[in-house]
Amino acid sequence: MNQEGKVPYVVTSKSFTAVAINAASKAGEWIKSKLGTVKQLDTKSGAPDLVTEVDKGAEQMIRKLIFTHFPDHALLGEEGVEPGPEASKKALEQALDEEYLWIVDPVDGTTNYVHGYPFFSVSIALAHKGEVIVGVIYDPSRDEMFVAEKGKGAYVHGKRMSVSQQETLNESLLATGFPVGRDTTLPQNMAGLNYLAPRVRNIRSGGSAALHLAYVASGRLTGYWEVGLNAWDLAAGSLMITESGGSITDTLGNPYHLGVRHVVATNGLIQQELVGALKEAKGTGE
Ligand code: 2AM
Ligand code: CA
Repeated sequence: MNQEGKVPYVVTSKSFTAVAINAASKAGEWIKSKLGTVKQLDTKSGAPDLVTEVDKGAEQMIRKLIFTHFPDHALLGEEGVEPGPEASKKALEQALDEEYLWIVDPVDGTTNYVHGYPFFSVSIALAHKGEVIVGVIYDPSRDEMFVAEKGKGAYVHGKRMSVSQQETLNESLLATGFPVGRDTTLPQNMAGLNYLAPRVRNIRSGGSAALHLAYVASGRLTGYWEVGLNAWDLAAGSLMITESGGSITDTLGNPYHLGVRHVVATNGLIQQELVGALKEAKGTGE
């Protein structure tokens, strides 16, 4: 209902997933067209935490597209929230009261985007009463659209995705990341990296949490962990992981929920071993 108590006019009855895909592809195309043109660079919490007019414009675009179809829904977007873990936590808590909540990261991998390193994505999730029911991650550089629907599987290029088959850390290709927080999260991620590097096949750090999750879901990575993220980095990817047969928990091994900031996502087979290794490394962020 709107402020006058009337049910607002809804343009079509398009499915949630169709709207998510449309918004991600439109925003993705637009951010790609702006690559290399960023003029104004702001920093959020500190020098490494970049935000551009492209992040803000893309979020605005996604917001408009979603509200055209679902004017009653709520939206939590990275650019609408003050920087820092406390503000994120508070924004999420308020947003969780909403029946339908879209969770949007307009450019996941902004540092890459600013530097022209082609590993960034648009991440859009829809949660119903706190549970993610749609997740879409679009990589405009490779034109790859990853789509997951609760109970219906996860797809890339229209093909069903499934996680990889490695059974031990020893034969695993992992990824991690280094979000801002030089004094807080960086030492935790470094502790995990130090411990795991000699125990796995290799480790990558692409710079987009959402794409790392999509890569675990599609079997290109065996697992991924990172300390210090936000709901919008993880929400869409979390469903992709479970719908592809993988596991996603916090770094202590507890089930994933929208408030998780320290994440472990794998093919399922190495989940326990990776959680155990991070504990051993004192790299859980807890
Ligand atoms: P971003 O580009 O949207 O900021 C890289 O390690 C990952 O961490 C990226 O997904 C990046 O998303 C995210 N990241 C960077 N700074 C962050 C912050 N202050 N809080 C949470 N996530 C962050
Ligand atoms: Ca992000």
